[in-house]
Amino acid sequence: MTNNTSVLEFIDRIKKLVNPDDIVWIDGSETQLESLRKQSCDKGELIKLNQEKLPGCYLHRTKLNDVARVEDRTFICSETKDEAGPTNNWWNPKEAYEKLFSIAKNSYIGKTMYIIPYSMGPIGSKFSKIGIEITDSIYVVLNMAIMTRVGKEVLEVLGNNNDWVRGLHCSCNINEEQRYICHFPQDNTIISVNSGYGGNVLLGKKCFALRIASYLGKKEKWMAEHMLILGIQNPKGEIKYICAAFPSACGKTNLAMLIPPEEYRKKGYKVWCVGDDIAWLRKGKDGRLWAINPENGFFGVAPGTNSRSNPNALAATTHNTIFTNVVQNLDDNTVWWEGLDKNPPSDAINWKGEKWDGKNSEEKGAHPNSRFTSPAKNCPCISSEFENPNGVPISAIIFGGRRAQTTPLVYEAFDWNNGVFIGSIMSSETTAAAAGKVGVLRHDPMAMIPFCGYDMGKYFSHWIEMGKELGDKAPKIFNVNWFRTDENGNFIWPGFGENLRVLEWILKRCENKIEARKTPIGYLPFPKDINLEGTSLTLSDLDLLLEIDGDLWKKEIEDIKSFYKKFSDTLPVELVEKLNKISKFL
Ligand code: GTP
Ligand code: SPV
Ligand code: MN
Repeated sequence: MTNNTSVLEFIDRIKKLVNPDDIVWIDGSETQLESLRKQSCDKGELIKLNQEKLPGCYLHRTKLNDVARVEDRTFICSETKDEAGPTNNWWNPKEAYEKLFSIAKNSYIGKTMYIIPYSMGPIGSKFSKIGIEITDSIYVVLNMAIMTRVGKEVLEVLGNNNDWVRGLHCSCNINEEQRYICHFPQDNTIISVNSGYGGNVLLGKKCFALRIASYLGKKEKWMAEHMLILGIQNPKGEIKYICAAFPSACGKTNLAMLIPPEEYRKKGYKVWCVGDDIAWLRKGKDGRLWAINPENGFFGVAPGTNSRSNPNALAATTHNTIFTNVVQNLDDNTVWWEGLDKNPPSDAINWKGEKWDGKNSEEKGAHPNSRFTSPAKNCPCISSEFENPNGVPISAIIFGGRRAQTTPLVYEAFDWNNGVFIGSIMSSETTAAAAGKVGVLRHDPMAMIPFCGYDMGKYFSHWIEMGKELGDKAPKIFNVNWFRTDENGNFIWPGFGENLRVLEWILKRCENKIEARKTPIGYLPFPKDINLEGTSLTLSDLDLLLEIDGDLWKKEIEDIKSFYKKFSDTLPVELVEKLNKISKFL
């Protein structure tokens, strides 16, 4: 399919290493993908679902030990440990290659080697980057064909260029003790062994579009962020775009596809989804910050997705979708997950592949990190700018996490550097998106702690540099928290579509239309300025949601101080200054 010498050399080298029976280039054609779906069903790797109710849809179950990203087995293999920084696992590249090659050696015997040329971003856009993933898994091929732009055209755009990201995935025997997800930023290379799960093996996603891309972004003066991108259309028909960084399973897909509350719909508000997980941002010719979504599909959390919380996502999953680790309803060969509706099937198979009676079982049927892989074009609210090679101009950047206490519903940074500070002090409760304990509060600056491909202190400096580049055209920065709870542990804020009420305040602030209250942590809304019309919330609920508890914040500051200590000399002075200032006022 190509004469590119660097590509051919790489493939030849890997072929000798893994020793496949066969080689198949993925050309992106529907005929080829359909034949792969058939083969995958024959092998029992995919289950074809009810094609009348769910046309083009399939179910896959991973191994029980392979259901989420594995952060403790994810490595940045830069030349020195310092380059990986204090928040990443580092592995000496020489040793890492040796170990990985010994695991990969001969691991394709009896198997086919699939070569997937893919583009992150619209093919040929100046924002976009090319990768080639080699895999032995048809499931990976089919998911990559949804999540990225795959096929011949990508190689045509690449020509004889050497600037592309090498990816090798070996399923091996999914042995968790030999599982490694390794990144070699200096070599543009990713190697993943012994997993078959999403973020560990769809190498275009977290591995390339965040870990490798964040490293490239620093070098080339752009940014790769764990952010959704959405457009808000007001009744006059004007559309403003916003980016938001929330940690895994903290509401990006939901916010990206939100349906405005009825009163807003009646007035003519609309929301358009550009992306739900990753944004690549660059300064445009006009000096503003522009964003593209490098992905071509959604790898969304299934549990909790329903016709009330996220009808757009649900609509996206009704055709040409691959479900992973959800319940199979044997009644009509469809799918189910917790929070889909109140009617779990009795005659069903759970994510583990066991018989499961949803009406009488204590155990969950779908894995909490079960997912759907759907093409972006399936989403009813996909933005008309989704394929725009120049992306969309960003008016506001939002950070947010899952915080039962301390962080108010929304506040605004005093300026860009204060916004970078707010991003750097983000903490959030852990979720099922990564292996390990759920609900533990941890620091997750910019929602990038698992995804920054280099020293996070230098990453903060890069943010500050970008702010200088953008000057007074920089977007305003905000922080939100949809997850504050009352004394009974219930969420106070209704969330989901209602979040538009907060976005409206944010946009008004961007347009200098309303005043705000200055506090030590930033500008907070006057409660009257958050529109509650049509909700059952009262102004005193808002008081609670916007409360800044001095004692909790003092504790927070102490905690940030010890987090900052990790960074020794790479932490920018600008952030230390902001921390000192806030400590004085609290
Ligand atoms: P990744 O794909 O892992 O990056 O996750 P994500 O950030 O896209 O999270 P997603 O939108 O899939 O939401 C994850 C969970 O948070 C789901 O269980 C949602 O129901 C829940 N959630 C999302 N938005 C809200 C909200 O506004 N309020 C509340 N209470 N829960 C929410
Ligand atoms: C996340 O965990 O942030 C995801 C899912 O979006 S994964 O692709 O597994 O990283
Ligand atoms: Mn994510």
